[in-house]
Amino acid sequence: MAKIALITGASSGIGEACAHLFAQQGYHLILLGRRENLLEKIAHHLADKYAIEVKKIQADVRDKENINYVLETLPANWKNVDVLINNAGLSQGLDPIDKGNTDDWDTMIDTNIKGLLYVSKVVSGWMVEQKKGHIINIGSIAGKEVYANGNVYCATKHAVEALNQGMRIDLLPHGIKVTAIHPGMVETEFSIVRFKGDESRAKKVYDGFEPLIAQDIAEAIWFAVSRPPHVNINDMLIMPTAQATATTVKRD
Ligand code: NDP
Ligand code: 8X3
Repeated sequence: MAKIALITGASSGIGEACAHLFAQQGYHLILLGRRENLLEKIAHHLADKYAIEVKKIQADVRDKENINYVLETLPANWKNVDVLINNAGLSQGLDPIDKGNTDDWDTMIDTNIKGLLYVSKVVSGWMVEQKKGHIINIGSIAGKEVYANGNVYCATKHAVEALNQGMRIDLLPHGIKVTAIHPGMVETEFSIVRFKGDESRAKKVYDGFEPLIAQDIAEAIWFAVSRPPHVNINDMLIMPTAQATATTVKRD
């Protein structure tokens, strides 16, 4: 059987771009996300175009019981996951700590940290049994730096950075690779989600410079995954040329 990649947050942005690129490379795919209609469209298109098998899992990574259930009830041959891309994540709001919305904080912590952990626990268990596998954790420049009003989102991405290192240590005896990919600004649905549907505010984030696109990050992930067995990329920080730090951007 061809290799299998499980991608969380595969319904848009970086996850969707990874689905396309891994399909092109002949991987079978497990695509997880909440918006079933989008997953369905992507799955149908890729299965058709690349003659691969695609399983959709409509699920919320925050729902621990359901994540365990949907993963553990996959057919045995689908549990031979070679690559897990922990990509599902989001930011909500951009406010100083005293004005932050605590529901937004819960959403970010539950998705970016706890959701990543729930999926990783199950899938790393399969990888330990197989004695092979590669986990890609999508961090951020926000996991390397903290910027004004980014408080809780930055904290969640710093946690991803710590978990990436912890996973690599814990899974070392089992021959499992662990890599973090830390993007700077990528134009996806990210800012629309951060600003809760305010498309004009989201668009302003990318005004006057050329941001990364999701494909740029998918290609970096593929580079990490396609290294020979004795090489692990521990992490990669990838920025638009016009962005030097989280907040230093050269705009026209
Ligand atoms: P998008 O908003 O386009 O994609 C986010 C994906 O995550 C969607 O497929 C969404 O699917 C999924 N998702 C969100 N919440 C959940 C949930 N509770 N359960 C399951 N899936 C969920 O943004 P990006 O592609 O940009 O984001 C992907 C990752 O990249 C995130 O972790 C983000 O933090 C990170 N990142 C993004 C950067 C950027 O500038 N865009 C920079 C650095 C890091 P659905 O809504 O269907 O559930
Ligand atoms: C997303 C990019 O600009 O919020 O992680 O740091 S940013």
